[in-house]
Amino acid sequence: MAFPQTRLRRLRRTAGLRDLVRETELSAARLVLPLFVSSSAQASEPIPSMPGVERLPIGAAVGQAREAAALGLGGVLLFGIPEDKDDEGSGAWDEEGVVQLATRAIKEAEPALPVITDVCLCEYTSHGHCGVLAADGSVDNDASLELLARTATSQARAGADVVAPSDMMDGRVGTIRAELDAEGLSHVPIVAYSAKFASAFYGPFRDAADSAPAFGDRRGYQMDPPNLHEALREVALDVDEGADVVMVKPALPYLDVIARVKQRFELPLAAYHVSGEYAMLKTAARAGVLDERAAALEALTAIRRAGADIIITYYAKDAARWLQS
Ligand code: PB1
Repeated sequence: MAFPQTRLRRLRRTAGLRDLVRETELSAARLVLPLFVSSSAQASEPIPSMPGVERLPIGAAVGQAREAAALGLGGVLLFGIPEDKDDEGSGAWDEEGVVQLATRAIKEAEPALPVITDVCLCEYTSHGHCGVLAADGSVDNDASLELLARTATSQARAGADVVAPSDMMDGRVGTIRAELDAEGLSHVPIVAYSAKFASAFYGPFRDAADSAPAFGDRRGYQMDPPNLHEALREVALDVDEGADVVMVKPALPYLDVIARVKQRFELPLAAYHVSGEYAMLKTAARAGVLDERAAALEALTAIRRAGADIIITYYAKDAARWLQS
């Protein structure tokens, strides 16, 4: 039936009716808060390009985790900022490394809060790439796999509930899965950054983690942004290699990829609302051109509507508070 029998505005007339028929729900439990844990910071250090986000000493990271737990967030995702870096990124698998120490401290303080650890070498290598370099200066895929697996295993031993490889080396999910299983860590799931694009939206993160590549770029291993079908192939391979959760990253510029991945695969799907997406909203809000709460919740709802089950976002705490009020 058409108008006037059909009037879609009938169900928009009141807030109660709109609540009753709302199709997409955002909740704190779906949100994961990234944390930058620094081994050298004596106090929390603001990150200019990411207002409200700080480099945290371990004690402060525990405090953030307590807040996350109190707000009912789905978990925290740890990124390490080590004091020293070297060509192979050995700080990544140091049993007393900053992420390993922070994981132990957070698990002791908040045992029920899922701690996810980012598995990559870029924060730990002197050259800033996500893997070790070959003689010709390219990132050596296969030589990086063992180091990534060693990193994941050391994080799991430190108590990480989940490991999340963000490096984009071919074969790393299968290699990490095999190493975890061989080390008696078969209970530790892998959140694979499966469709991770060589995005222009990572700048603020690289400022925060001091992890920009010293030369070149990440286009030799992160995906080319125009490629949707390749993204589906990447996800399929990670599923075959044993990923427990797959991810699309960034989020808003890739809602089509999120939707197609969710349609095709049965696994839980995460999306990473990255630093540049966060900084854009923060900057626009500070410039007075956007209502921050409305715009941020609309963006996060769009990511959920596209099909993401989990959203990694620097807005996690703010959104949880907004959703409560
Ligand atoms: O918030 C962000 O921008 C996340 C950036 C992301 C972290 N996993 C990568 C950014 C980059 O490519 O430098 C780090 C890659 N390991």
